[in-house]
Amino acid sequence: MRISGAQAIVECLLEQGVDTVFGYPGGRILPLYDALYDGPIRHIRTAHEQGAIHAADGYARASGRVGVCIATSGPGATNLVTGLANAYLDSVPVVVITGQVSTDLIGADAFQEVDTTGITMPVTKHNFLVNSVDQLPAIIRSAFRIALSGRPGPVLIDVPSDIQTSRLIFCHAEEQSNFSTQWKLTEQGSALLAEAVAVIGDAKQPVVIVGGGVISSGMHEAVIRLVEKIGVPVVSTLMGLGTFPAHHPLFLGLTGMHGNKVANHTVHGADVMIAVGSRFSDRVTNNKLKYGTGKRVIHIDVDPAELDKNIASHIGLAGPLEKLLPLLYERISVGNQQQWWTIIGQWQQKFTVEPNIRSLTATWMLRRVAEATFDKPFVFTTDVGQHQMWAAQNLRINRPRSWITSGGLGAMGFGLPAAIGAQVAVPDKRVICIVGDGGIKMTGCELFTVASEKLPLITIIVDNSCLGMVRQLQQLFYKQRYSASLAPAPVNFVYFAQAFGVEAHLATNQQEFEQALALALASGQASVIVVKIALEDLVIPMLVPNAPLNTHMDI
Ligand SMILES: Cc1ncc(C[n+]2csc(CCOP(=O)(O)OP(=O)(O)O)c2C)c(N)n1
Repeated sequence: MRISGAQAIVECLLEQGVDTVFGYPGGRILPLYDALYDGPIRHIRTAHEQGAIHAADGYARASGRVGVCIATSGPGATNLVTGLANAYLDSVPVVVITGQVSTDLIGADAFQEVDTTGITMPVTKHNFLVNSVDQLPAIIRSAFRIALSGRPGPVLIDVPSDIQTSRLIFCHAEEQSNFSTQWKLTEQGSALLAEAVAVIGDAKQPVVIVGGGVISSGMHEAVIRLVEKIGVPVVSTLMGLGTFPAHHPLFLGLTGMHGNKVANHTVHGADVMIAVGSRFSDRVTNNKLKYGTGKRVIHIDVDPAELDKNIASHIGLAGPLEKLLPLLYERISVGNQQQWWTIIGQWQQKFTVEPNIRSLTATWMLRRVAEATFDKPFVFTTDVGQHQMWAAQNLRINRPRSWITSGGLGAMGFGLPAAIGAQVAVPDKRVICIVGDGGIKMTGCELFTVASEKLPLITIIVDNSCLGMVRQLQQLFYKQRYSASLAPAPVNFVYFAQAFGVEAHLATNQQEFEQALALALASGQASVIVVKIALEDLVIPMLVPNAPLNTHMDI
């Protein structure tokens, strides 16, 4: 059939099974908006392009499908950069379509012209500038394949406006195979696998560390099966939360900068570490040079570029987890670990303190949320800061794709728009967003989208009247000189939410929070709960900067 480039984009999106896109219109993308007008694809207009791309990211993380985002040229495209970097660092499959000035104006400093592919090259897995309408379908199909295959990531397609209006003969595509089905274990890989099996078999104090790659590959069940077969303790990175149910007897919890002491001591004391789908970020390793000391590291990852990048591995296995884990499962065994579990048990006794909290703190509040939502279909998103770490420590995430956070970029402003995307992706679940009073000022305008799309998500604003995580670092390392971290003027977030037509409750004590949570859960509509907490509360435990993993700050 003979159709326009814009219509071909819509056809290709439908071909890929896309039912929802997030975006914001403008001059150079209007042909595509016009093509979307009649079509079956749901378009969600956010308040800001950053909101659109974070929403596409949240959609992808909650569903496992590709998130799609559309924006105009110039400022529309530049507003996407943070969201692209965020998806890139957390390996999230997102396809972004931007409008561009017409091909005859490219390079002329035309109105709303920026070099979008140049700007976004370092923060995309791949990007394309389309210069012929005939290439458009093939490029869109490649973009989806690249976004999803191997290590997932964001792909951007920049489409000049005249390409959107030009016509082409369009044919639907046949199915294409992906990286995973093509992958085969090489001879060298086979030898490495045998070596890994031998090293694990000899281990006296093994530990498994799971990262975000396990969630994005959907291989959580294979990892659980493997770990249960050998009965080895497991810890998780921030991105890996949800791989193991929080209450699983082999699961010791979060490791890293604000991980729990038992998990961190176990990593430190291990003689063999099996890392699955983790890139060993500096928040996980603290001091890179001391992290691997005294242990054999077996690193399993889909991306060969990750092996030996941050931590030198003794055995690096690169390939899709769905292929590698079953091969390992068939052969793996482990020696007697009774003594190791006795040591871990001693750490558990020493470090696990159940606090009796009588005031409204973030820790208490998040534990209440965890209790109220336990075993129910909830998805949590967070923004970035102290509340994010408290949430990671206390929400007790039980399922994959139910914990959505900005891990690699640590982008404030992510939480609310990501929650919007997640709520759209999984309407049969309820999304709860945990955000600080700083982050909500960045993208709180997306309550507009929450209201306009009638999304039932619950936003909990943890209001400590300061940029808490910055204040914490200034308290600990900058002699309590609170430069630019304290809020000079209070904001009434209840009024703020109400201005968008969203129901809001204020909680200044435990009882008020209980009531607010009960109302929000019962209402089935969007609501905001503003939780006032003390400004002085710190996120603990915390590793001593640059120290080994058994060295926590005395705070
Ligand atoms: C876009 C962006 N700007 C700055 C930072 C640095 N930063 C990290 S945490 C933080 C404070 C966050 O404050 P708030 O949203 O109130 O959350 P809290 O730490 O108080 O829970 C800041 C400024 C960041 N991560 N992202």
